[in-house]
Amino acid sequence: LLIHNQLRNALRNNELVLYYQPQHMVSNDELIGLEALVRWQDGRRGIISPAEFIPIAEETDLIIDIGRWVLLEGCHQFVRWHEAGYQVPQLSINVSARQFHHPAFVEHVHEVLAETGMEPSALNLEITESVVLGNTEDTIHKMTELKDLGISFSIDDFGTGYSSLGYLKRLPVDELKIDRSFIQDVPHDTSNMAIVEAVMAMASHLNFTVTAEGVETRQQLEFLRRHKCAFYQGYLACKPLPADAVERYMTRHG
Ligand code: G
Ligand code: G
Ligand code: MN
Ligand code: NA
Repeated sequence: LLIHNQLRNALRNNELVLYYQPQHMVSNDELIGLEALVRWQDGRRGIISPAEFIPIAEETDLIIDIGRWVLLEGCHQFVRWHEAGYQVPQLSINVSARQFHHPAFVEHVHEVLAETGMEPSALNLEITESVVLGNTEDTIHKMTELKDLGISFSIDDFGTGYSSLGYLKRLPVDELKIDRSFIQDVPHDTSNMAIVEAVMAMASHLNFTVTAEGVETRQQLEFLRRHKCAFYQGYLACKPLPADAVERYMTRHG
């Protein structure tokens, strides 16, 4: 409860910041997107990871306010970058299950698009399998509404959830993000390699693109290239960066 109240104050006092992790083409390393990742910059404790505070925010409707701030701030920043001439095609935003199923979620997205001038086709929303598991009908309904605007969807942390694969073909999903736990130890761990190959085969049949997360080595990238994985992100290319560092990065990769 203490940390929950501190987090609420942090949001109010502008102590949340967005970092951005570059996403690249596997084939030619072209920069194709940025994933926004929130951090809490606390005066005393320094930078706090979302792994520590997002689960706390998700226990209450605080995640609605944080999620709305992330979407607004990310879109504002992305539009400013585009106006300044940086031509990154896509911005990815993480959306929590509780946030997605909130009755005002679609309305919030509309408001943010209107307020920022964000091009909907440049916006990608990352949802986890837990979003689908909670309420499949609401998920399909909202995804369809947002997709009609031009927004695209990724299933984040793919493979770590407990849902059946049957839901995948019912959802208007564009992309799977293979969780980094399956990329680890490629090309040494043969079961992880088999999982990545199976996901690639399924994605190809269902017409999803695939992003591999947590790519740290040249060997992992080579493995992904052999299996026709389209996109990757990870420390091999770049760790998540604050906005000013992203500009220098985009200049180098423009
Ligand atoms: O950036 P980092 O690896 O520390 O992120 C840890 C976790 O926090 C990841 O699972 C990521 O999806 C999640 N996360 C980061 N930013 C956001 C956000 O803005 N909203 C939500 N819901 N989750 C986020
Ligand atoms: O939203 P998602 O669960 O994908 O969050 C990605 C998280 O993974 C971020 O917190 C980011 O800091 C972290 N991350 C990104 N690239 C790498 C990587 O190459 N290796 C490891 N271990 N973590 C990474
Ligand atoms: Mn993500
Ligand atoms: Na992920």
